[in-house]
Amino acid sequence: MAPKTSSDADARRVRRCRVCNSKDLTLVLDLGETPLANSYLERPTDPERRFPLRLLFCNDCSLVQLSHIVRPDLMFRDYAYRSSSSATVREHVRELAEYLHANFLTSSKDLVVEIGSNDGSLLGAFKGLGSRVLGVDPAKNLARIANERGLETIPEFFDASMAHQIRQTRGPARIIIGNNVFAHVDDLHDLMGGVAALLDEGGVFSIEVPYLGDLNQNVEYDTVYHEHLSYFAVHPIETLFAQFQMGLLSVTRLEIHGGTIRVIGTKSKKRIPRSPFIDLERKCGLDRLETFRDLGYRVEYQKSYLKYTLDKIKSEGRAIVGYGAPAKSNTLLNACGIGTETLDYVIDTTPEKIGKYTPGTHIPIYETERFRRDQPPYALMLAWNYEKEIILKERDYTGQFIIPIPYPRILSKNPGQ
Ligand code: DWN
Ligand code: ZN
Repeated sequence: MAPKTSSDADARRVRRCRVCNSKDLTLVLDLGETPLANSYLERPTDPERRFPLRLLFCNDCSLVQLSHIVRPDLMFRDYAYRSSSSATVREHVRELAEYLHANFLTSSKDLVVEIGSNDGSLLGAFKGLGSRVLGVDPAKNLARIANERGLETIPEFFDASMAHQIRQTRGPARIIIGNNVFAHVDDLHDLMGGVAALLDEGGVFSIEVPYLGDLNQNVEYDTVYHEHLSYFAVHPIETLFAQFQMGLLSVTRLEIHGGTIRVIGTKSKKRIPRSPFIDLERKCGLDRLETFRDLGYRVEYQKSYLKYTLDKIKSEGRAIVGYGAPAKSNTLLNACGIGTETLDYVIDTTPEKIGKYTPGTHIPIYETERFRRDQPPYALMLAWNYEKEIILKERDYTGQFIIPIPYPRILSKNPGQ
């Protein structure tokens, strides 16, 4: 039975660019109609919503963005992803807190506000350094965890009116952070208006977003899903910040999540010189339509190469399981049509995912112990962005990992030894 496409009331079609308001948008990638990436099923027969998963290129400001915006309350009110689900992210947030605390906080009275604070991992690191913190996250399940840990978190979406309320009740923020949330927001002008209103003079707004340069270079099409509305290069971010009299103090490329940029901006009356990234991006073609047309062809090649690799292993009668059930894996599995005919099961460390089924492909999710007991001959590393951490963690694994991105490669046995 053809999967039901959800009604228009659940998903708004994009007609204008969210950064520059242009109508000159071109379709560059179509990944079909897929379920929401973090909507794990209690039972494989549970009804599922599917939405178009397509990327558009803005011919005016070069922002790459989704063609359909799913209602945020369907995606973010009860959220399966926890920032603390990997040692890599826990270490990352500790380092970020130390860096921002050392370079931008002047006293323990300074307020640090995090938009999209998840389970409070980053807030906890700041609090450990003696800062005053406040989290904002609409996921009630995660806000509860953070509040129980003594990290005050407002369980709502951040917007300009909330920003004014926070400033009235708690004063201005010295640091505002938006990690892995800036790409998730539709009305970026409202968010930036709130940031500009809440930010103290001399304060900074630090965001981390998946980097379009890495997505393009490493064919990371699995990082395209309905939570990620925008796919940022630096240029559209600089364009947006400038609309709110903010300039970019620094842009840093990071390895985490398959390639991320950390952009730190501040309010500035005088003009801050353009980021050197802009020229680099022009050289890499991140401001040109044909770059993303070409990406579409490379995605199709990558998908068929992965299917061929897995089908060949299955034809030899060998078992394959999935390692990790990240949101991104649901784009990869659904776009490639990989289900229980290929993967016996998937394992994950996240309590909210264990015992459930993957959206759209209905593969059972078990705890990691099952993988260690079974020692399957092959494991498709769906959480490929943690390759180092996983190889080290699974150095007793006797089978072989298959790394799907950027192109399928099969690791030798016991690579961790
Ligand atoms: O932007 C987002 C990124 C930052 O995090 C959110 N939209 C949602 C989420 O995306 P994701 O689910 O693709 O993130 P991760 O961190 O790549 O997910 C890794 C998954 O793998 C988690 O469910 C935990 C799991 N895992 C595991 O089972 N064993 C991870 C490691 C390292 C492991 O050893
Ligand atoms: Zn635009």
